[in-house]
Amino acid sequence: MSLLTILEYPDPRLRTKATPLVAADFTAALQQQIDDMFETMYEAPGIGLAATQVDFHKQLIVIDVSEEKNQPWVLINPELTPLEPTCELMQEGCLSVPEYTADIERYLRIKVTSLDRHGNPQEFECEGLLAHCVQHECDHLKGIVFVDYLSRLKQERLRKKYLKLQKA
Ligand code: GNR
Ligand code: NI
Repeated sequence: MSLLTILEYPDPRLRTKATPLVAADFTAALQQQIDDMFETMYEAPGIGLAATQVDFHKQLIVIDVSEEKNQPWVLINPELTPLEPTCELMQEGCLSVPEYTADIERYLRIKVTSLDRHGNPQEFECEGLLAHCVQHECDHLKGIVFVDYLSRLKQERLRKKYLKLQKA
C-alpha cells in the first residue's frame, strides 16, 4: 500500500474529465489503485476521494462516511438520478481545497448506479451526507470542484490565495 499525492486547487489537472473503465481495466493494478486511494483518504482524513484528485483520470471513487471507518464503498462508472427535486444546503470541504468550507446545495435523495471493484453492477439509494458526498465526488470526475459553485469574486480570491500558498 502507498499514499498518493492529492492535487490541490487550482491545479489544472483537476479539470480533467475522467473516462469510464472498461472490462480490461479490472486488473490487479486497479485493485492496488483502489487500496491506495482508500489509504490516502483515511490518512487525510476524508470521507471520499475521486480518482481525479490523485491524477488518475478514470471514473473511480472511494467513499466511507461511517464513524468507525469500516464501510469502504467503491463506485466505478457512477450514474446519478435525483429521486426528488428537493435540494439541501450542507457545509462541504474538499481535500483538494485544504482548510476551506462552504455551504453547497445538492439533491437530498439520489439513486446511484455503478460497478463495484470487481465490475459487478450495484445500485443504491442514499440521502444526507452520503448523497452530498457522492454528488461531490461525481463532480470531480467531470472536472468540477465545489468552489465552482461560489461567486466569481470568491473564486478569484481563492484562486489567488491557493496559488500564493503553493509558491510559498
Ligand atoms: O472529506 C470530505 N468531506 C466532505 C464533506 C461534505 C461534502 C463532501 C465532502 S467530500 C470531502 C473529501 C473530498 O474532497 N472528496 O473529493
Ligand atoms: Ni473533493
